Amino acid sequence: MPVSLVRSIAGALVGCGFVLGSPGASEAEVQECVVAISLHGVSVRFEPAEQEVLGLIYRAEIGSSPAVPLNGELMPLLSHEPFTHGGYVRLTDPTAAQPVTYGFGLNIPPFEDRNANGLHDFFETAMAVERRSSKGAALDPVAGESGLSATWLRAAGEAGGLCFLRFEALGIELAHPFRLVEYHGRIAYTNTATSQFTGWLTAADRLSGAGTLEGSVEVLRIGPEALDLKRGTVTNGTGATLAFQLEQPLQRLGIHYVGFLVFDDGWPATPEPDFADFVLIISDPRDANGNGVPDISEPVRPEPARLSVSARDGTVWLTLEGTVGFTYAIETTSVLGSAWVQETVVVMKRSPETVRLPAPWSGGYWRAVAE
Ligand SMILES: [Ca+2]
Ligand SMILES: [Ca+2]
Repeated sequence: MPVSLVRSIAGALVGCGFVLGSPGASEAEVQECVVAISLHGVSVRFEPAEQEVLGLIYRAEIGSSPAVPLNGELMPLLSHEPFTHGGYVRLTDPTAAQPVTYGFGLNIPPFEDRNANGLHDFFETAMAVERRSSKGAALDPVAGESGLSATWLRAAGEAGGLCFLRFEALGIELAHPFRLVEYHGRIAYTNTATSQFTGWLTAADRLSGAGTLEGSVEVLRIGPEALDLKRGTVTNGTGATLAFQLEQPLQRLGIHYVGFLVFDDGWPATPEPDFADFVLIISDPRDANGNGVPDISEPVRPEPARLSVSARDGTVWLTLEGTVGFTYAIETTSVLGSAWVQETVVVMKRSPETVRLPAPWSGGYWRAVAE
């Protein structure tokens, strides 16, 4: 079990309790629920570094924009790029007339997932980075492309580590302190008999000091294997509004739902959009009905079905609206008051579902009963 989740459970961040619905609204029972979340930035925050060589001081700053001062972001690159990350480096070479800024690409260490939560351990403060190496390339506007190599170190439980960045052409190595941005928190929601619910997200980055996030989130259940979040906003500790959206619905991996969340600008303190890309993990160890599907994917009970019927070319088509993930039995009778007979069973993969009833038929009544 991931360390981050154990910590969340110990802090009583996961739970669910039954309460009665308010009179008049519904007699259905509803559940007040809490699930743990974590947001792991896939940008790395670099601090400037200096190195003395033969009495001369070399200095390097890194950022995702060449604007001075550089914003410190080592940003993720698109998948077709030769390196996982990149940005600009502004190098102060004491033998040159002035600082020079050039682009570079740099891999982070190869993927490993020792705690099996779907997230590269490099981006998890709970997991150590034990002297891992990676390669890159710098595009010096004068000298052309030259090699970069990096050695990464970070202790488990720490957001901060060191990246020893070696510029092959210059023969110098600079020790950049780096930090991960990682928020931990919760989504509290009222579970109802619907495929969509509104939750309240609160999260804080206590290790690297990125602050807090809170706001309303609209969650859509897509069967038992996925969750989607509508585009929305959260507010940080300074009152700035951060708009976000998911790249794809979160996919389930055991008790975790994992996917990419992108902010329009994840660091409003700088004018340019930066620190935008995060991995979102929603973790829910609760499974009240023991079917192997976490409770967050399951409404407290299914909605009553809504049926409509059409017939053409000797075939009856039923359109069934209900709660995704639940099973409805389609029953029929020719005369109201006589026994209902089960015609078929529909597992709702989407709503509405269309059901073709087998011929022959001679008219009658149908109903859908949630199971
Ligand atoms: Ca992991
Ligand atoms: Ca910004």
